[in-house]
Amino acid sequence: MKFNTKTIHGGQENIDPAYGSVMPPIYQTSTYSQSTPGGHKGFEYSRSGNPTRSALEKSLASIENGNFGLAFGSGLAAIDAILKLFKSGDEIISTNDLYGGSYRLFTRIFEGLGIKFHFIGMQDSGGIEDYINENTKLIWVETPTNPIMRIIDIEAVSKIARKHDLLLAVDNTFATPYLQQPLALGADIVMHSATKYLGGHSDVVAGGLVVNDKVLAEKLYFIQKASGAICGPQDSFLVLRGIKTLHLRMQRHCENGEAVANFLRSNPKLDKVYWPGFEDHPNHDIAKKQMSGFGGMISFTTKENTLESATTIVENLKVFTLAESLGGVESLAGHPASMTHASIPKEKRAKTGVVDSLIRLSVGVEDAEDLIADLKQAIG
Ligand code: P1T
Repeated sequence: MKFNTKTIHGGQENIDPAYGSVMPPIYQTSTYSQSTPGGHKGFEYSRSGNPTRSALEKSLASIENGNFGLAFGSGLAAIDAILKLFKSGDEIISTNDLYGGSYRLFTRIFEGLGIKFHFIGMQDSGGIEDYINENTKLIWVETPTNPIMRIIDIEAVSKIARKHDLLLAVDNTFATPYLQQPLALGADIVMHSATKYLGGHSDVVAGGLVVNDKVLAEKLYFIQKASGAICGPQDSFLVLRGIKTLHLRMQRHCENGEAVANFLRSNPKLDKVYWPGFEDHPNHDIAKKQMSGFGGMISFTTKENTLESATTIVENLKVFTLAESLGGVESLAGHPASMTHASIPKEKRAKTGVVDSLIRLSVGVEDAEDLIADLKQAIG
């Protein structure tokens, strides 16, 4: 089955044996009757399993080309489950440019529990080995990175992970499996904030994991069940519905992203424009190698390079909405330094490029001409 067919049918065979409904019913139930203790029809209690969630989990596994999918109540709940694989004394190497909430979870929760994190630039994967020692257990990669759109070579990092017997997890939220399939490139775990492109309509908060290895899947399933941060049936339904149009939306996100990126680059009031599709993007070759398109996420700074200049632009926007999040059909603009990345200390933020004049765009699927006209009037 090819990707565009998988988004609609992947893992959805015989989804409703009772009535043949084309979409899975929303099993809004906490529990399931048993004829005798243990005599159930595959589900006992909705924390450990729910048919609607199970339909989503099979879809996630299918679109990421993996064997096992798990759906969580948020992207961070999915990351939290991965981190619970480890114990005090273990070390994790992470990209230094990453979603502020992931950084906050790593440093404010798991560092306190004794896990040590190294945040490093991974565009040159050769530097990673300097941080590996006998306690290292996981390499955490976000690519493209949030919000500077750096691209990390997943295949190269996976070779290092394999050589040292480490797990490699890739946050595939920005690219989605439409553009990039980390398991095929050697990753062990793919993670999603399904809140974003997978859901696609800014109406649900959810997360997902996909793995190939059965033992790893069983460990993660145990954590999901034991900790309980599951995706509810209604939310599972919404993400599943979103996935069915993922390929159509991503195609338009990529087209609009390219048009908007080129416009921004031609605007004399702007300085840097970060988008991996530019031929002179420092990691463009890797992007071309491991992605089938460059997506609709773009960040830029103003020539004036002040907080005020960025604030004026985001306040002037009319079609773009100033809001956290990304990946929905509607275009959003964000100010990472004060919004999504405020939990990263200012000096650390600035070092990776998240300066006060940085604006991040999630380019939606509207008419590109309207988006460009909106940016033009807002930038002035
Ligand atoms: O918001 P949640 O579903 O818990 O997902 C967290 C998350 C994880 N990984 C990446 C790359 C993300 O971008 C996010 C959430 N990000 C935003 C809310 C944002 O505006 O960047």
